[in-house]
Amino acid sequence: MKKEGRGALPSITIQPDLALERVLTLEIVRVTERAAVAAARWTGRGNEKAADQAAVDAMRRELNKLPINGTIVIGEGERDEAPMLFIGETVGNKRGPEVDIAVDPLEGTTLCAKNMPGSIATMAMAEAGTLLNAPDVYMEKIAVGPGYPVGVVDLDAPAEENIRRLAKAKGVEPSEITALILDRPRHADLIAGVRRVGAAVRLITDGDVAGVIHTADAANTGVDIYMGIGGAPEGVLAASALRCIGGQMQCRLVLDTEEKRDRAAKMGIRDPRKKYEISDMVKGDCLFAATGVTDGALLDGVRVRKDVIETETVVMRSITGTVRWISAEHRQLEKFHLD
Ligand code: VTB
Repeated sequence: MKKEGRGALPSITIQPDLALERVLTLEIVRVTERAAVAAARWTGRGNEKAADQAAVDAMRRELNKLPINGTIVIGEGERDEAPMLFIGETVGNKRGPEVDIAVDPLEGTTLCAKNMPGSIATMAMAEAGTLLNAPDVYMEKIAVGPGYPVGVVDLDAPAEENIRRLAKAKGVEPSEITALILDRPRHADLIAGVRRVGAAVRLITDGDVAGVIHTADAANTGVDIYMGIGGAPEGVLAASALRCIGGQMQCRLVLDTEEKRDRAAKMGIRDPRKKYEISDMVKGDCLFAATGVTDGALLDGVRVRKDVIETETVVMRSITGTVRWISAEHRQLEKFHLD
């Protein structure tokens, strides 16, 4: 944080220019924890809307306690739809740094409603003006983990070529590569292309923020590359995570109608065909956090025991690349507002 003139943080003696990197790291954990616990109450109830709303309410309540001047840039919708955490909504207690915030209070609403693995509560925070203001449209995405030469894969190259190039860079045969792809009819050609060169496809029904993050730990997740079309908000969140832990990602908004191009233009997007690198989507330092709602490959879900609620959160900070896995036991349950 290099800007001047920000208010001092209340009761915490730390230079304001260090606030984003240090103090807020733990603060955002609370935010995703509360959202996850609120959503988890709706696990398996078949009610996506209620689960999402619970997560949104909890996230908003917690965000408003943070010592920040925050603006939602990736949120629950646009202002005229009047949702909470709309794009442009300001959050925080206004006594701290100006920050951009991307939220997905319940990423994988269907997974939560059906009690399937992989739903998470997630958010990212970055210096004001540095997160891509993306409309809620589809986004083409390709992502690989750290350790590969820059440009090893390319969004515009055929799937076969990307797999071959990745395999070569990894020093393995294409048959030893696994691509993670959302299971959608729109990906039929992509999936066929990946399989044509002998690579394996792992299909997920939802949740491509975690999907992209899996590429950063291929040795454990078995996922070498993420490919396909998912949501743009999820793309910016995933880019924030990779900005912290390394890896490469290229994306392009799918602005296939005049109406979508207009909406994007109003959000400052001049070139509707722009190919975004991570540094275009997250221009400065950022923080990323995610808490499991249902059990998943990335995170354990919320466990509600007799007097204790347990959560698991991963929080990352780009400045140092530190990744913290936080298993929490919450005993003061009133804080979750679970009446
Ligand atoms: C995408 C993906 C998300 O929903 O937005 C997807 O990025 C929606 O795609 O992770 P469809 O319209 O094809 O369902 C998720 O999977 C979950 O929100």
